[in-house]
Amino acid sequence: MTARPPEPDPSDTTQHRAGFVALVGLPGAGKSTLLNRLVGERLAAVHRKPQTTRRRILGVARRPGLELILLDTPGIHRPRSGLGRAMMRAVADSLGGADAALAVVDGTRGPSGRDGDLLHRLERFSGPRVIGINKTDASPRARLEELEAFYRERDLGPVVLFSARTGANVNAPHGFEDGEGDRTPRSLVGMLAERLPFSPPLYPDGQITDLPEAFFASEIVRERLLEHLHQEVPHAAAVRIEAYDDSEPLVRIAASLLLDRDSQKGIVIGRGGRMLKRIGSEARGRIEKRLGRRVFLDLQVKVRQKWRDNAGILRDLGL
Ligand SMILES: Nc1nc2c(ncn2[C@@H]2O[C@H](COP(=O)(O)OP(=O)(O)O)[C@@H](O)[C@H]2O)c(=O)[nH]1
Ligand SMILES: [Mg+2]
Repeated sequence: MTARPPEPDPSDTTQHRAGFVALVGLPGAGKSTLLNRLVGERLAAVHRKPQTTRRRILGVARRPGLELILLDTPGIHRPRSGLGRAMMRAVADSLGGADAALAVVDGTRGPSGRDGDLLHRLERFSGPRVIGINKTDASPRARLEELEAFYRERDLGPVVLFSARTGANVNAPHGFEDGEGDRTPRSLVGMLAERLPFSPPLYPDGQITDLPEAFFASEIVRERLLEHLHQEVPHAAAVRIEAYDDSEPLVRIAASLLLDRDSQKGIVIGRGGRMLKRIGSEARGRIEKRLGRRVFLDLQVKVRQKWRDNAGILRDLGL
């Protein structure tokens, strides 16, 4: 018989759980896609190119009796610049302040040496850990089983299979157990919920992040850069918001595209300015949709050599 516990009563704080969950993993595993799905809003940029996420992005996901405060983090890699080191600090800081860690693993790739860096961080994390194997929609069963066995053997925490893209096994009701015994699959949210402390909600109702709208505008521009530019250019680019004024009905945003080298400038601007115009108009459309308001977006291209090692610029970028 399937036993389904009663829905927790959200007004009863003795039953309510709340806590911080750090999403950690290698680049491209689907951490940001999962954050967006759990929160139900596009907070983090998602792209097939690695190192799309550069800083910690907080998102609050609410379910009956449960507040998951998710900390999306940059993909774990060996840094080669000040930017990379700042990204790895964001991973360490997020784990440092988390009640639980969710390791997101790309289920389409076999275990490799790179998993060692993730394992190392998980081993040093003192709180509860859950291993989430993502992309079940796109990976053959044998590959998923191989990964599952690999992580089970490490014995760091329960292993859950899910798809951030389709939502499969992400959101089943809190505490849901769908069969007999311990080895039956349980949803990712249920697994995380069980590992968080009993606590009233920590964030005011309706608040889903701690980041300002200007940050999301800069990420939308950067996502367009990732989409249209290739090779090293997107990695060598940053978007700095110089001014953000939403006091009038028309929201005015001035942003700089910071590049590493003069030679990249022509590529970003494009023939007759076409590339820059395209990035600007696509980004403006998406920011307008997000805000539900008209937007004026002024985009300037600036070369700041070695900005990735420039502490002042990294600070301006919130890194
Ligand atoms: N097929 C499939 N692709 C996914 C899934 N989750 C993420 N992706 C893709 O994997 C790539 C990296 O995703 P992203 O969320 O940016 O990964 P992150 O670097 O871990 O934040 C993107 O192209 C996503 O669309 C999934 O569940 N299934
Ligand atoms: Mg990401």
